[in-house]
Amino acid sequence: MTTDSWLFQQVDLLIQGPLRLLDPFEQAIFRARLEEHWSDVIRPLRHLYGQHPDFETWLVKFLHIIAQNYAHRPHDLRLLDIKRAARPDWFQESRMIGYVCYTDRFADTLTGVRKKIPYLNELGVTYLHLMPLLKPRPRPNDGGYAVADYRQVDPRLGTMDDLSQLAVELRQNGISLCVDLVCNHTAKEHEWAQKALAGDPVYQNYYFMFPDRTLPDQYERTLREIFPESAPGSFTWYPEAERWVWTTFHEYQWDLNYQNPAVFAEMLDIMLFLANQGVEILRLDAVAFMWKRMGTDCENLPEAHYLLQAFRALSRVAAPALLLKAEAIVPPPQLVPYLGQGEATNKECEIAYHNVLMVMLWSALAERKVNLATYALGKMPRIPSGCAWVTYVRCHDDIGWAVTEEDAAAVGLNGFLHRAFLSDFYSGRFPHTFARGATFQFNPKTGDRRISGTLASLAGLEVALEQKDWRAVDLAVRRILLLHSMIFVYGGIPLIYMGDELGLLNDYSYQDDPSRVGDNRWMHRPFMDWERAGERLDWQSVTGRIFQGLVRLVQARKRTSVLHAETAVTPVWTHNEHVLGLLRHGPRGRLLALANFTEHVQTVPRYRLLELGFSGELHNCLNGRLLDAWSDIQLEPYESLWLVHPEQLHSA
Ligand code: OTU
Repeated sequence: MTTDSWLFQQVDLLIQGPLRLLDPFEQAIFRARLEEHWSDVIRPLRHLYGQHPDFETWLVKFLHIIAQNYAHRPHDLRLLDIKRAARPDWFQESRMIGYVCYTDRFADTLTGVRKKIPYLNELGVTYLHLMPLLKPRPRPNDGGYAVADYRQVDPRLGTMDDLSQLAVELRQNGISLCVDLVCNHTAKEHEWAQKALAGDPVYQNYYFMFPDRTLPDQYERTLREIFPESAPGSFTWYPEAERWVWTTFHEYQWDLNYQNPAVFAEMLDIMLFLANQGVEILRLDAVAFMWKRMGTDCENLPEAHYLLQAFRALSRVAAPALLLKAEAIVPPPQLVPYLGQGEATNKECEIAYHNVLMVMLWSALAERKVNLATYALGKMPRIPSGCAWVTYVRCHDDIGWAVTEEDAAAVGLNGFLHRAFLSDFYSGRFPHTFARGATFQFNPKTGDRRISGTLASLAGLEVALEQKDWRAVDLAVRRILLLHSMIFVYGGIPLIYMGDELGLLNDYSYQDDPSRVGDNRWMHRPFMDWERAGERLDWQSVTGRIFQGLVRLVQARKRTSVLHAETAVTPVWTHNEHVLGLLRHGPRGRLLALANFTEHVQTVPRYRLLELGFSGELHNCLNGRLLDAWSDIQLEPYESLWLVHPEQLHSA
């Protein structure tokens, strides 16, 4: 079974079936792509479903789904498939700049977003992630991460047609659209869940349902609680169905059972349906949880990776322009495999969130020391050449301190105490902290505390403005720009989180909304302040300083082609524990970023630069200035430098 001749026979059947209306040349393209990707399709699927009695029938079903979606792919997107294949590293280039926002909080509706394209252009955005926008259950719905219908847009935001039109218009403006696909769970209001609740065994098998606590109790022995305060435990009892249902997150979010190939088939079809609407990047939510096995924490299991590899290989046939982005907020050793390793190199997700970098930046800022960041980032394995990180400072979620015991110990810290320090610091409890944030989900069993708060408030702007302390305001602005400088230079697609470009502070109004009050992540999901945005060109204003500073960073990154994601990044010791050094090196050239994580002037000795291969006069890409060839390097409070040899500029 599944020999070459089997495959040829299947393609012939597809040509008589879903592909029959296509031009023979288009049919031939499908055949060629399928043959090209077949080994990548079959390898993960064998691991996942090879033991299934109807494996072959399911394979035929999966092929049918990709053929059907290929047949329905609109012409402009077929053209995009060709363009992307001609320039496969398009998303790795230094011109990539992402922006993330809630449709309603940014511009009310999808049509509203179209009107804001000039604003995005002004910032230099080339990638737009609109937060969950498929039809959710009524609130509370975890900010849209509880989807009731994957084929409809949230009616408050618009229609599927509005989404496709927006995608076209964004693309005409050089912006790729990214949308969430909440693939680990559905809302309990989803049709499948409703049928399961009503007792339909076919749909009960779409989820994990148990008649009593025997298995749930066994599983829970090794499971981690994600929302220990607001949604403790991982199972919920539904008297209607007399079943315990697996609910990793909230009670209303039901985990899908991917051990059932029917679930894989449904999600594949949805994925390609969205790709055919013009979505270029799918943010796959909570992928770490997609496979469960008794006796494990049911996170990051090998099968979760096979699922992603199978999705990728199959989507490469039907919609090759589509990129998959892994959202796995896990510690360093578990994170890198989402970009594909071993035989899956360049065959899993193309992009993944670099939560470790995010955590290390906040850690260095609180501690005013870069030892942990240098060590932990330096230890991370290199990612495959065809992949890129998605780098970010803040997002819609809390900050969880992904610091391992080993990494902490290696730089003389105690992991538990350091994480506790960070939580104290950013919740505002630590004496003389500049930050103002809040604790999210204290877990008394582990002592774990995560953090909520906007970038500006966590970086000190809220306290400084309140105290009318203008020096502190200046430092906060510098911190905001420093963190952005780091995510811009590190490598990958940097994301600007809506409002951070204006320094928006914590929004406490969620406390007046009964459907939000239990979730303080709403504190850092403010409404866009368009009045404030009106001040962005005024250099005297705090807003103007942040916005203009950010735009300058964006422009510097775009000019600096060595920052392509393929250029390796290595943290280097600078002989000053307050200054982070990041060396980018590869065929495109070499760049040394230095960043002062303190409010004092810092010096990096010149001999250290010589050791790193940076001799003579150096050009700072951030301001175009030349540094002389002999003095030690001075960095102003929170200043960063992106240094290259001037010759590199002329050769580029
Ligand atoms: C994601 O986050 C989303 O980003 C959250 O907004 C959702 O609430 C959640 O999924 C459920 O849909 O636990 O605290 O390792 O950490 O997927 C956030 C991954 C989360 C998880 C991450 C999850």
